[in-house]
This record gives sequence, structure tokens and C-alpha cells, in this order.
Amino acid sequence: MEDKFKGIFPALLTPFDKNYHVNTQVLRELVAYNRKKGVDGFYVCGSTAEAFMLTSKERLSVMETVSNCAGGKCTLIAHVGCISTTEAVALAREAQSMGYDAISSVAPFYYKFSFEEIKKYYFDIVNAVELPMLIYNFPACSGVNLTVDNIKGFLSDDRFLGVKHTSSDYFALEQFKTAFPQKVVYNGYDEMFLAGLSMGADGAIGSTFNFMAEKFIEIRKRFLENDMEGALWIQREANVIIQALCKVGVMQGEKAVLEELGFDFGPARKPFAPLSGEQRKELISAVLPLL
Ligand code: MN9
Repeated sequence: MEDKFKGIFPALLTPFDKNYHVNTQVLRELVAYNRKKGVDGFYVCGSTAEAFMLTSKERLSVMETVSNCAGGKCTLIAHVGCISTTEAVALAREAQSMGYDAISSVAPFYYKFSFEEIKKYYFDIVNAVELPMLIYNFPACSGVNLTVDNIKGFLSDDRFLGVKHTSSDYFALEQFKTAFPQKVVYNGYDEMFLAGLSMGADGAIGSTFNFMAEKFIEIRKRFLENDMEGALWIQREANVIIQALCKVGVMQGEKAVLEELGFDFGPARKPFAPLSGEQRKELISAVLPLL
């Protein structure tokens, strides 16, 4: 695995204006803010970006905005997952022409596709482009339970870069990394990052990195220096913040925190409900002192 795939990757949120249109200006500001903190790259159009509530045209505009301001400067991974193979292939081709370093996809969901169908979906995408594919394993939200053997089957193919493992099954994570040490394994749940590192993760892709990437850069640094106590101290602090976010809804909460930090972020798309004044106040007073 190339070193450029290791490290801390914010799963970028999508800012909207008052009319729920994608606000590309604020997106550029968010990218610049995180680049200054020293993140290793970005995961673009994932769950955190509300990708399944964006049209294909909007996804392309988000992908293009990020590649225009960060392409060639850090590593960019485009999530192209859709439940339709045709649409995912089209997004993957665009990612390639925009200069992305890799593509990623969640398994196609909702219709309970057979594993053979899911396998064909991934191979149809990788056969259409030259970019490596990062499997996005997120059983809690996708409802698709890929087994360790299913995922190892993908990883044994050269075109697969690795796996973004959003699951607390760290036995599985360890098995991926042990079987394929040269592949990249990303931790998915930010609140368990240190656990992921200790079981072999090369880095992490996460939503809370949008506004507190420095904490996760530091956790990784301390872990690599063998300062486990110090790493856990920072993880604990991050987790107090994540608990407050989970209470109000992670994406809505993260957007409110970024607004507080000066970004004109706007709401999450409906049917996500906006935070009440009370929720916002409670969240901000819990989070800000810890940033
Ligand atoms: O990319 C993120 N998953 C989702 C991973 O947002 C669905 C995580 O960063 C979580 O948001 C975070 C809070 O549970 O760990």
C-alpha cells in the first residue's frame, strides 16, 4: 500500500444554503480549514456527505469542488456507491477524470441483493475504471452483512485497495489486516479509533474529523510513539464530544458545531429535522470547551 493512503481522512459533510442547495463556497472553506490542520486526505460523498440524499449532479459538483481545491495536494477518495450499478459506474468514471486517487462504495442495499449480485456490482465498477476500490463496510446502516471471507475475497484482487470498516467487529478488522498486510484498513467509528489502531488499522475515515481532525492526528501520533496512555486521554475527550453529537443526531450536530466555528453551514437535508434551540445550546456548551 502506498503511504498516501495512511492517516486521517475527514468524511466531508455537505454544506447547504437556506434553500437546501449545495454551498460549494463553504465546502471549499471546510477543505482549506482541514488542510491547514494537516489531514492526509478526504473521503468525498460518503454517508456523512448525505450522499444518498444528493442527486448525481450534486454529487458531481461536490466531487469537482473538492478536486479543484485539494487535488494533487492530498489524497482524495470518492465514494461512488449507489444501488444502481450504472449510476455508480458513471460516478466512478467521473472520479477518474477528475483525478481522484481511489474510489469507494458501500454494498448496494435495500433490495437484499445476493452476494453474487453484490460481487458483480463491485467488479462492474472496477472493470470500468483504472482507480483502486475501497470497500465501504457499514452493516449497521446498509443492512448488508458482508462476511470476513466475502471481504477477503475482494481484497485478494489487485484492483481492491482495502476496506473502510465502520463496525465494532475488531476481530474482523484484524483478520483483514493480518491476511492482507499490504492493503489499507480504515477505522470507521471515530469513538473507537484507538481500538481500531491497536487491531491494525492504518488510519481512519470519520465524520467528526470535519471539526476536530487535530485530536485524531494526535491520537495516531501518540499511538505510533507507543504513548497509549496519552492516546487514550485524547480519545476520551473526543468521546465526550461524540456522545453529545449522538444525542442530537451526528450530522446535524456537526453542522451546528461548524456554524459555531464560523462556517455558514446550514441544516442537514430533510427528513433530518433541524436542531431545536435547546438542543443546539446544550450541544455547543458541551462541545466548545473541549475543542
Ligand atoms: O464515516 C462515520 N459514520 C457515519 C464514518 O457518519 C454514518 C463516523 O464518523 C460516525 O459518524 C462517528 C459517530 O458515530 O463515529
